[in-house]
Amino acid sequence: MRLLKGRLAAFIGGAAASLAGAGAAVAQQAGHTTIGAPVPWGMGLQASGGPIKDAISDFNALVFWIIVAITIFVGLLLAWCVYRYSEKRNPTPSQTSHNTPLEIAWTVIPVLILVVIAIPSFRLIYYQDRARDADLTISVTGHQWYWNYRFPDHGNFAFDSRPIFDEDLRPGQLRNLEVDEPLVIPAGRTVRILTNGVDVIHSFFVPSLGVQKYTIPGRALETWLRADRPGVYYGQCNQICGVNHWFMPIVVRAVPPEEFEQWVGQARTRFASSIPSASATENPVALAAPAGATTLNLASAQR
Ligand SMILES: [Cu+2]
Repeated sequence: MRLLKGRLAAFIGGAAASLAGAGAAVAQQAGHTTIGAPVPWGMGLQASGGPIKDAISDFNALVFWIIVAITIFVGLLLAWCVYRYSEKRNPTPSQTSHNTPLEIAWTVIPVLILVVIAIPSFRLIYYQDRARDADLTISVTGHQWYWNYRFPDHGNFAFDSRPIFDEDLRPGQLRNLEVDEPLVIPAGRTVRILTNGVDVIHSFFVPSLGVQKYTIPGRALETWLRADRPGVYYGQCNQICGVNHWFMPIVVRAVPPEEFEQWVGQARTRFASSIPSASATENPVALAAPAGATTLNLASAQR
């Protein structure tokens, strides 16, 4: 009973937090600030880490309150009809079958509600669509089953990102969400993301940054993200892409710009073997290909 009460309190607390649009799930973990991660009994959307998610949360709140208002209105109307027009209180029913003003009203009002939803909805779609004045570009490639991240305007190095298995987790790490090589980005900078796939369709999904984009073989898609503050943002491939679909968690580590430059300097050395030769750089097909020596097939290497 106590457990049930505790869960109920957590449920109500979670609901209240999500209603307030602030599922603030900021936790201090393993020496870094986790901003975007699932939390026990989490309700509603994850806490926002950047401007796109802010816009998504605002839009979600607008639609939520419209739904609440409609539900209350229809519920009250139904209760009133059941009460007022029961057989006892209304023994001889009216034979009315048409009422033109009422019919116009119940057509026009829903149309207006849909327009009120559609305008910010289209605005949000176009806001997410493309980076204006991106500070850097990262190419994200989905593989069965790992991610590859390439930094074309920072020396064109690339690396793979693979999951950490349960037995290798360190205390405080999140099961099924940690990776060996996180994607590092500069906080406060606009990052253009180009996605493509090499085998099947995957999807690059980081909920707290408001990003979800398919990675489709033979096609480059564009989106963008920005983390307003340093922190760790978790995501996953959210397109069922085969038997080892879970092998594709995403960790985005946003760091201060100076730290990012340092990381780039080290990464160019560490991942030097991934940098294509000059002739390959001029060939966009080679850029989209797997990152040579750092790439191995996880399906055959593990389990
Ligand atoms: Cu996938």
